[in-house]
Amino acid sequence: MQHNNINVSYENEPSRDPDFTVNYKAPFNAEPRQDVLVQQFITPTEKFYVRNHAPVPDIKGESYALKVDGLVGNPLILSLNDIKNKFEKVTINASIQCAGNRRTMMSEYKKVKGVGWGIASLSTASWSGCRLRDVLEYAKAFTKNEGALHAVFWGLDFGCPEDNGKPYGSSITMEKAMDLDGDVLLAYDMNGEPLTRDHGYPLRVVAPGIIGARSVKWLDKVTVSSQESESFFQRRDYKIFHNGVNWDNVEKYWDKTPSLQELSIQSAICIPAPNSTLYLPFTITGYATSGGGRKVERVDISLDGGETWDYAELMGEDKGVCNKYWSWVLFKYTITKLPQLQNKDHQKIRLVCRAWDSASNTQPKDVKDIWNLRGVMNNSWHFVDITVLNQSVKNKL
Ligand SMILES: Nc1nc2c(c(=O)[nH]1)N[C@H]1C(S)=C(S)[C@@H](COP(=O)(O)O)O[C@H]1N2
Ligand SMILES: [Mo]
Repeated sequence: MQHNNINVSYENEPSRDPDFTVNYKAPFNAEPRQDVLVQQFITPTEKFYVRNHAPVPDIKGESYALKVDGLVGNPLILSLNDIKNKFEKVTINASIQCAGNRRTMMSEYKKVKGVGWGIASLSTASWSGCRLRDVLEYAKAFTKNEGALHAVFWGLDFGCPEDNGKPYGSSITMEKAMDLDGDVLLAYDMNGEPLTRDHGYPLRVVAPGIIGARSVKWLDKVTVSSQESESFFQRRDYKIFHNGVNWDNVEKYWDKTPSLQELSIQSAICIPAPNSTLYLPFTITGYATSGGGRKVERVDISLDGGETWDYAELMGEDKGVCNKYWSWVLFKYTITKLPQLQNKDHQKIRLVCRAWDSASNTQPKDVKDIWNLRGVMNNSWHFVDITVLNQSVKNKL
């Protein structure tokens, strides 16, 4: 990561769950323990992963104002009360997943730059706020034919080292922003309480079905534009470069490589942990999620490294009141017998999972086939190596 001696202070950060796995201290990047993550469908707010690029701004709700400008007939400045009172309140359940989820595993194949993440840089919350669409209609946003193609967001967190100290920014398409079924919110509540500072108090974008990077926190301004956000995080980062792109030639590929929007199909085994030693019976627990509101139709489990498969049991809510499938599903698979274990005192096995969505997308087998310089969108088969001990052998000892 490029550091340009940006002078920022991390003295006024919020307090955080001591149980977090901290991947980077300042800016703060942390994920919950993977076994804790799958204990419930809705992640408790204090366990929700945190991905910051700069110090957390300390914003007072009373003096906060959201600006809406650009290709609109009626530019707006809205207070938090305006946002709460002028527009219908909508509540949806949605997962947010960082495009860097599972980056560490990509780095194990071949080193990538970026904050290392395990398998828990995603979480699920109940979000309440108004529809971005309602605000843009109120602002009389221009149509596609009039050149309004992107909704550009700026945060109030100044000091991102990658972007010369500018605030964090990102954009989504107006097609997604204005889609009646798109469920893009300007959220002020998370799990029934005002947003916490780490998650964007007082207002953030929740753009479900697309990479977390577009759900801009501490939202300062929405600009309707003919162009994507000019932010580093839209133009240079959060892109899947082909595997010949390296730090010497990357500049040639910045413009040619599309910026990420919809997430791909993903799943991971959270329990048991890698290198566990277990007795039969035991249960595998994990999550699966897809992008674009596509439904996770099935999760396959293999006990032999991906030679043969069976279906896991899917649990958790369906789409609820949302227009599409924005939330993960949790899955379980219980193993009571292992034929290989007969006449042995133990057996090493590789558990593997892979999910399928409603467009029949599934996960690629090998991380090497999707390796990319920034280590984004690693959705290769997830595997966990464990040792199973034979109970009857133990009993005879
Ligand atoms: N203003 C601002 N918004 C932001 C970020 C940020 O650093 N600043 N990080 C983005 C990224 S990369 C992700 S993955 C999500 C993380 O949201 P969370 O911290 O609430 O989990 O916020 C996004 N929105
Ligand atoms: Mo992210």
